[in-house]
Amino acid sequence: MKHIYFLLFTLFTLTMNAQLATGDIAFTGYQSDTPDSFSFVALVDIPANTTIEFTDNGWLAAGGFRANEGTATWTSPGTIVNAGSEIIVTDANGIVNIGTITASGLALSTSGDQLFAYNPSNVPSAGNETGFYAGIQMNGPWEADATSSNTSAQPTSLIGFSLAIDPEFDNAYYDCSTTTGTIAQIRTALINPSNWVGDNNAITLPSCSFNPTLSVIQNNISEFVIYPNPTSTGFVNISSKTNDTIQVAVFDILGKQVLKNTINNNRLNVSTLTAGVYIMNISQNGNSITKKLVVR
Ligand SMILES: [Ca+2]
Ligand SMILES: [Ca+2]
Ligand SMILES: [Ca+2]
Repeated sequence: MKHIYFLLFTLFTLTMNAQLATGDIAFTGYQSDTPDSFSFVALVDIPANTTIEFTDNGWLAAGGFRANEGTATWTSPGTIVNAGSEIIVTDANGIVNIGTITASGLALSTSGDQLFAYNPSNVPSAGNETGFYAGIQMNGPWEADATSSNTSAQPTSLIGFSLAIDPEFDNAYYDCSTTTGTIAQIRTALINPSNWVGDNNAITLPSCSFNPTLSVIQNNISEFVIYPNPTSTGFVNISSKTNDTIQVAVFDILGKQVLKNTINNNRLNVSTLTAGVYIMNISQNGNSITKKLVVR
């Protein structure tokens, strides 16, 4: 029985894996002078067609966004946005270097404002802050509460994933002092306000060349290519960057192992499987990942 719950959970998390986690992106600049602009860096690969929402609404002490300001919605292109890419929204009303941006009422105030990035399918609310990705306070230190359009509390889940520009500046940007290292090292530099430059005159948001070092496991995960999936051909190809042996175990939705194989020619025979959804556990050189397999 435990297996069923484990696999349902795995399936659920696989579905959710398309979503980013808190800290997977970080702000690199903003401008409240005209045109309203902001920039952020992808610290992990952002999947194709991912939507990230931004708001200038403050965060209430009691949880949840204060009302009456606006949102901007960014959508990644039909291809992966590689980790290290910097997305520069030159004008929240439609001008961005990667993907697309649309705004609805977003208006960054030169008297102090804030920007939050979050998952529009999991909008942060009182008691659920898991949808937050990043935040920046432009109005000096975080306030105890959002009592006007200029003020905001710091969401608890964004401690360590957000920064406050103090004193308030109309415009500010990261100075590109740290662009390499692990994701955590780059993020730590990005949320340190002493690495930011403030300016009360309109600026052009600069671009840093970020190059985060992905962990071995992340590299290996992105190395596996699985196709066709869904498959109706009786086989699935599993390839990786190296020629080392790949072990595959396949489980059905009830948690029963239905296949176990060591493959050397990158091809797994799944002709014995009936149509349905399966979980594949793929391992190579001590690293393993879990993938959903659909047989038609
Ligand atoms: Ca505003
Ligand atoms: Ca100002
Ligand atoms: Ca605001």
